[in-house]
Amino acid sequence: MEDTIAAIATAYGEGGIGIIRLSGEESKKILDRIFVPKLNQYTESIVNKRLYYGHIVDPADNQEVDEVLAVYMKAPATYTTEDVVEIYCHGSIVALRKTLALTLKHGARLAEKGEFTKRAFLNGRLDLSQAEAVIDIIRAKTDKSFDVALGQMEGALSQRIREIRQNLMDLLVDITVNIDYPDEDIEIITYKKLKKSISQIGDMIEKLISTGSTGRIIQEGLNVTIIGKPNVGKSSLMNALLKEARAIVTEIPGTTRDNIEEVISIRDIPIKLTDTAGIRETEDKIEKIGIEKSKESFNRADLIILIVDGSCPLTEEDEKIIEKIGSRNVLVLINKTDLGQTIDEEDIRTRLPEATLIKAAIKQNVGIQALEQEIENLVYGGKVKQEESLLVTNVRHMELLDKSKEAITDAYKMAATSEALDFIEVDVRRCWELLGEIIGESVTEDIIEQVFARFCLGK
Ligand SMILES: Nc1nc2c(ncn2[C@@H]2O[C@H](COP(=O)(O)OP(=O)(O)OP(=O)(O)O)[C@@H](O)[C@H]2O)c(=O)[nH]1
Ligand SMILES: [Mg+2]
Repeated sequence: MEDTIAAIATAYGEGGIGIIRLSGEESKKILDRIFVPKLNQYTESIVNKRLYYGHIVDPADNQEVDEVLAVYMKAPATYTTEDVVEIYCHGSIVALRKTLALTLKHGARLAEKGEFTKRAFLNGRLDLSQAEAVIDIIRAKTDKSFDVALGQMEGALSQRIREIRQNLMDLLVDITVNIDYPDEDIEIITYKKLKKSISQIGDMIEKLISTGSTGRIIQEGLNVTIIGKPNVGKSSLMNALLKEARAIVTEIPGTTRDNIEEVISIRDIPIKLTDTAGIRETEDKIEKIGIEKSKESFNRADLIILIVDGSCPLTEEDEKIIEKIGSRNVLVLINKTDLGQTIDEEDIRTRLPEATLIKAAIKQNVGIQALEQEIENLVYGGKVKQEESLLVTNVRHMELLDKSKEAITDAYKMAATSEALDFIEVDVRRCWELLGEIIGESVTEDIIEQVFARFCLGK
């Protein structure tokens, strides 16, 4: 028999209520020992999925611990598929600890991180990718990342993976029959047909892989660094995007001496935004260190926003910075256009042919929306946002998809050169197994351990 586990399921700290959760066969028995419900003539004993008012009482000394609501949920229609009990205490850490201690004293064991969800997985209610989505739901910081995680928990990714695996299985059956009974009266698989099926599967996998870069950004955020020579308006942009006066802005070049980092959400995309010290030659010791930090942040960035002063021609300082950008992702903001545009856009275009140029007057709040739009376009690759209901956000899934793509590509190459079916079968099977690991079929114990180690207590 599995242990009955217990944990505080709500966050540490003060709150209106705090919840103790139990799962396992002993749950109801433990509740009966420590909970004294206030029953009336309609409810003489505790029944499934009904909320009861009463008190947690230590049977050792009949001391009241807390005034609570409690519910018993009978297996199998529960979170873990086992018997589950939830006790709604006052949101006091003292009440929660005491109640938890009583459950442990009366037969429960303290749950490990993610153990409730792990049981849901092991008992077959969620597959592995669905279980993994639970932690993403809890950690989601934006509406979009929440929606993607919820979709994954409800099985959007699993369903797609199962579809691809079904195609692989059909193919495997065809191949195996041809290997084992080549003389029987069966449909003979031609290399032409093989190549077609294999490449269709390859496309399906590729399509999932292509959502990964957006998925990663939605999940982890985009590192954006604002750079430029001193006094072009970097800190002004930081403040405009944050909608608060976070960084000091003055007309003195060299105002910002240290990186300033903030996490913001632009069009629902989580962004780690860094304002940096203006890059120039300087003898000032502090400013020098600041400029070094600017360069480090520049190296880390997924996206660079280069600001130039549009009211003056491009200077040598600008050119030096532009040289470093090379082929990195960059948006160029031509600022201070309210003072009249003197800068020659061609000078920038010839040096950064891939870059998007945006005219702005940050002080007047001009160009900020265009910049936000460009960032959105970059993340979604210009595609309509609504189409992206299914995004691969998980690194483990992405690695497995990459490997399965390799396997199916190998199979294709062999079909193209009419190799023996046995060889092709090996790669097709490998692809099928790798995709199975995503949803937790053909997965090893230590992978399961690793997945649930990321969880919090009580989930
Ligand atoms: N006319 C005009 N002035 C601006 C505009 N944007 C910023 N400024 C001014 O330019 C000066 C420098 O702005 P900051 O935002 O401090 O520039 P910075 O790039 O952070 O400068 P450092 O931190 O010194 O590298 C300030 O006086 C701003 O008010 C604009 O669109 N038009
Ligand atoms: Mg500044």
